[in-house]
Amino acid sequence: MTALIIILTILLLVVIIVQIGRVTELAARIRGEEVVEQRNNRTQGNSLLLFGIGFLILSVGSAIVYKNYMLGYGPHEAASAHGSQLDSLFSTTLVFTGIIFILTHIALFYFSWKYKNVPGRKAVYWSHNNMLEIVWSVIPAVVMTFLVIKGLIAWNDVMADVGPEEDVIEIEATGYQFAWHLRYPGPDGALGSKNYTLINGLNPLGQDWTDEKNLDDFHPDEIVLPVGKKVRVRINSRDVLHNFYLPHFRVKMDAVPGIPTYFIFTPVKTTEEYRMELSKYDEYNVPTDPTDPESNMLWEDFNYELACAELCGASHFSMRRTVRIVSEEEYAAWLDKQQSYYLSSVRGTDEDPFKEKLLNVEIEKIKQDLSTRVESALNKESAEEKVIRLHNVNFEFASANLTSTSVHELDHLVTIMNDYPDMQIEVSGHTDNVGEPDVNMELSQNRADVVRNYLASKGIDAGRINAVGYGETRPIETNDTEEGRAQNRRTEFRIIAQ
Ligand SMILES: [Cu+2]
Repeated sequence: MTALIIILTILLLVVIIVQIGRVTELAARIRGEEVVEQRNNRTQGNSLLLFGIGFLILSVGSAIVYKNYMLGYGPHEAASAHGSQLDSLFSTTLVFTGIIFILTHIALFYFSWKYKNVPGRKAVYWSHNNMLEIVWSVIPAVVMTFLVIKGLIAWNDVMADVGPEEDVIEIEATGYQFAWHLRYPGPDGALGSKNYTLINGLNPLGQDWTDEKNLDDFHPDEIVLPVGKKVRVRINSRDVLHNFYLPHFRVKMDAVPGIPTYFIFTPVKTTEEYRMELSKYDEYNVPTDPTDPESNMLWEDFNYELACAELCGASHFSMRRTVRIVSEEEYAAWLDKQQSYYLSSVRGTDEDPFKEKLLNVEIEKIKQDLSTRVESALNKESAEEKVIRLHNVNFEFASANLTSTSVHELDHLVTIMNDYPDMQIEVSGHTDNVGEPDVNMELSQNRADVVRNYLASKGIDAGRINAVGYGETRPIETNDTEEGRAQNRRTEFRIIAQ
């Protein structure tokens, strides 16, 4: 519909121009060509002068009026350490090109007015003027050299990579149609290796799970960074050209499929500080939504953003992500809440190369957990409260053979019993109600014995350990559901002396 209206408007304009041409022609024939042409020249000369004046006033005026909306001016000073260097480069260039812009436009419109065709005036013929040619070659050459050198210095500063020993947070952004996939290194501070052949539904970045550095990497929805810390962003693309653009930090780098790029910057202003800066300007003290009386002011709703600055397809606009710059403490708190992608999405699936094994972090957790529960039981009075379940001690089906992952919790129990030399325990085995009761009784007794023998084999005096099988007589859950039965099949111990 809009397209049709535009086409019709253009057609009508063409018709009007043709008609005006015809009328002028007819008028000229009636009044004589000369007179009409002179009048036309006068009108055009005057109109050009007027247009020139209006154009220059509007150009300079709009730059002044809208200054506070432009990056580099008013509240929009760069929020990164290197940003002001780039801003000063832009400003210097703007001063030189601004002077040339104004002078050449004054000359352009003034000359077209001054030298409009007047009857009897003849053009002057100059073959050349050495002085003029020297002036208009040398001045731009000097200015250009100055700008290029200043630019090169800034480029080398801004694009320098980090040194091997430098303290830097390295994160990764992978562009795809149409979003950014972000990756942080996790507690080890190192991003794991990747291979595009490993990309699948469960592994959007192609992380190699056999590389331990990958196991703690996490994939957040937003970029959160601490203020004042150097950040190196690895930039990748999974399909077409994208561009990693953080306008407020003057960061902009292409994301090229197959060619990893990077950008290094140091945020120097938190989101909150930037908002406070904005709040000082009238332009940002207007409601975000003018129809809502409760609406926040523009400055309150401000967020740094990551955009894609490459027209990469139909939903290009949806590649926006928010960026939050926070204090060191807030950053630490945020990091704490993040979940490793591997542990939350890949662990235990067919993709997991460590499916059958326990990871070091998991073993650490088992130990920590057992210590905590023992500490707490030691402070309790009643017999029930001194019972501690061995969540990670399991047996093969219908047998008294310990599974290979059971040793970690038992080894830690050995450590604890060495720490508390007066501690005596009763190890108990329990089953569900499937099968014959006396078979279950015997099985649970055998399992309890196995645990005691294991602890004894690690140097704990066997006299400190009772081993009892309770069979199916002490369920803690219903035996009617699979979950309940799984709870009832258990090994636990009770502290009987400490
Ligand atoms: Cu894009």
